[in-house]
Amino acid sequence: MFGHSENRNSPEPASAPPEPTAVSVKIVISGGFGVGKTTFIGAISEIEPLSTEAAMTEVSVGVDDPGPRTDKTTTTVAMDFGRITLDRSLVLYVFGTPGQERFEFLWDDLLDGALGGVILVDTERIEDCFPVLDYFEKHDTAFVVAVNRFPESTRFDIDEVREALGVNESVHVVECDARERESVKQVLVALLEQVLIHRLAAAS
Ligand SMILES: Nc1nc2c(ncn2[C@@H]2O[C@H](COP(=O)(O)OP(=O)(O)O)[C@@H](O)[C@H]2O)c(=O)[nH]1
Ligand SMILES: [Mg+2]
Repeated sequence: MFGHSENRNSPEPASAPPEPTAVSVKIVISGGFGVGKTTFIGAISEIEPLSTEAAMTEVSVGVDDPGPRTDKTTTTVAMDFGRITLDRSLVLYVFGTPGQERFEFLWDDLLDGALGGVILVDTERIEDCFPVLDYFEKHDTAFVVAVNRFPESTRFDIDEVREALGVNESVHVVECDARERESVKQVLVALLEQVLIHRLAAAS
């Protein structure tokens, strides 16, 4: 996965290796089918993201509805994986996981030890994120909601999105363009802030 390694004990990537003492944390990107999870991780990962996109077959017709994004011909059958070195001492490992309820069996493992998660939302199909939103709330996982702006989707104010999702004021709801590295970075910063808020609240 990491290609050439000079040190057998710590697999090293081809570029910008983290320090051996680097702290690594895990975060999860989830949300409905076709909402931009693979794009989001691809925009920010410093390693070629490992993706388990598989060609959509007739089997998935009517199960994975690509909705208005009809050019979508692949679906993530398991997950995406990427890495971001924030500074050389802090490394984020990013896992993308499908938000459909039938993948719930993956979420326990992916969220085990995770700092928190990003729930990506397309305002045209907001209900697609409900299963994973319920899951995060039930497991008291810190999360932010990122509205991925598709030009053809109806625009809603952030407050309307918040209300539709039923998430309270303490949860960051932000907009993003999953294709833009800077925008994705802002979402991750919002998540790190959210994790801090969550932990402080839990400690008090
Ligand atoms: N306009 C627009 N298109 C996007 C954006 N993010 C993803 N897409 C497109 O939407 C489709 C689905 O994205 P993908 O990352 O595969 O979704 P996933 O199923 O959640 O992994 C792809 O064709 C992307 O190119 C975005 O922010 N804006
Ligand atoms: Mg995908």
